[in-house]
Amino acid sequence: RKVLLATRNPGKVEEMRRLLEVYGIYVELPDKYIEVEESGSSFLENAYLKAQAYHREYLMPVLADDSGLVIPSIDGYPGVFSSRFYQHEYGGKEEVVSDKDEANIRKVLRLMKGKQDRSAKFVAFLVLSFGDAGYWAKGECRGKILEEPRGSGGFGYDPIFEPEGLEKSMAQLRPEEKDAISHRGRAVRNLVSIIKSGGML
Ligand code: ITT
Ligand code: NA
Repeated sequence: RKVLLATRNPGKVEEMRRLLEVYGIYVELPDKYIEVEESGSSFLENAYLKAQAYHREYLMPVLADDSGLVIPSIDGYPGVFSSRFYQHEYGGKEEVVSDKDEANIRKVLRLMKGKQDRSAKFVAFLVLSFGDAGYWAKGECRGKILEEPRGSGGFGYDPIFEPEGLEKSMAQLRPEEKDAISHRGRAVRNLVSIIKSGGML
């Protein structure tokens, strides 16, 4: 089985390949990127917008992932703005020297300075569209925001996120360790069980 992954984030691609191959599902990538305005106010809406935009162009099952980091002590930000939080007006924009992940992390650490409550969660919403049928699933990973980045694995905010019960950042985990506890790993396993119970797999 094949699914088209509606993303241009290489970190998501790598993780989805690993997470889906267990089920004999192979990830294909679009040959052109479709500009999708992520105008939704929720992860689910944005995942749906991405899945629909690609499904209009490609006649095959499409999987979209909308995800991010939610931090209660800064009003739930970066939230649906996780990808480009450094540019968001909330808390002031960051200068970007080179890397956008680095700029996002710098901004979160700046806003978190002196905060007592450092709790946070990663959230992923997946939408799988077959055209006539669609499925969605969610996954979460709870943890806290570190004072300094640690580790070089994963992508995005992984270096500043410590999953609950571990004394390592998400970026210090081996790939299979991240998959076992991550929001994306959980969302994929939830999606598969939903599809199985609906008789599609
Ligand atoms: P696509 O829309 O093309 O899929 P994107 O990166 O813009 O790529 P999102 O709008 O869903 O996707 O933004 C998700 C952001 O949340 C992502 O860029 C990271 O900054 C962060 N994020 C999501 N999952 C993450 C993970 O597993 N580890 C660290 N950061 C993550
Ligand atoms: Na988004």
